[in-house]
Amino acid sequence: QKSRWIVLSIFMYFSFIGIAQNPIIRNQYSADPSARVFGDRVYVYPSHDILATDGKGRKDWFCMEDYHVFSSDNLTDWTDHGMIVTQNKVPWVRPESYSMWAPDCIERNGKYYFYFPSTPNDNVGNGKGFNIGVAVADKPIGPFIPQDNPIKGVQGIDPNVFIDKDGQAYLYWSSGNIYGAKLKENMTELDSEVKTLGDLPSKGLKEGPYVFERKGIYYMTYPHVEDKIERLEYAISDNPLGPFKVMGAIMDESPTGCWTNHHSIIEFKNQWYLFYHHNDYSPTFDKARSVRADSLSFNLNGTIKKVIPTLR
Ligand code: FUB
Repeated sequence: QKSRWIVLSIFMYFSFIGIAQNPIIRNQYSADPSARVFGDRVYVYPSHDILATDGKGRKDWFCMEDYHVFSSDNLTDWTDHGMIVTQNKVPWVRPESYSMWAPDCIERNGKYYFYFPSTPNDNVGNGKGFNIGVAVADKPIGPFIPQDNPIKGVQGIDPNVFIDKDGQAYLYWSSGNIYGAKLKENMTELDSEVKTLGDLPSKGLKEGPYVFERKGIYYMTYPHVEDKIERLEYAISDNPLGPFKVMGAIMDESPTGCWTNHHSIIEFKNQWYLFYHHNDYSPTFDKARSVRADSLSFNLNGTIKKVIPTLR
């Protein structure tokens, strides 16, 4: 009798305080989470994986048509605010490509800028590869209005935006290597030459850049694959565009097969968190992924303690 009571009490306690479980998004596949703190909530802007069907996307490959935004004030209860951008409403995107890959979102002067890559239609450049566009809103959940054209001078995927303490904004993206440039105040045009961040590991694919600053250290974090599966790694600098010093792993390669990982790092209510993805709901097909979150911490010298994924 007593032990039953103890079990019930523990259950009620955890039900009351709420326990975060991975994956955190459970009503659809989701990947490439860009988490941001706006006000007293965390907003997650992920990619939205769907399964390709006849005439819709490429079989056995990534298939993404639109984006949703999710938010929470406790990292346990997540609200899906619905679709914010779809490929059919972006004037420069080739709608039959289903390539709305990893996005990012940032706030500046009360406006929310949502950055997303996709394949352009024939009216834009040579209609090949990936470009990066912007959609702008007055609120973190939209409505977002896509710009007519992608950002000039940028070809690649996985946009990430960082605004430094002095107000200078930077755009990072990837295309095998990682690139960076200053952004103009309007957040939609480059304001410098494009710099290849060549101090990162030279071997293997690097993508999904995510930059943040803590105690004067600029952290360039990125998935890196040398063999088959991506490992989250980081490099540090005293300048947002480097030169960077490679430091090591934030999260090791998944032992169970999802070849991509893609992440973001935020501080919320005095705790740092790593958002990333894994194919929890699709163990045999790793292009149908799910967003996860785990806490992250630093050593006294500013190095990052490796994060061990929390499973369900
Ligand atoms: O989600 C499509 C691609 O997979 C992303 O752009 C990469 O970062 C990888 O996660």
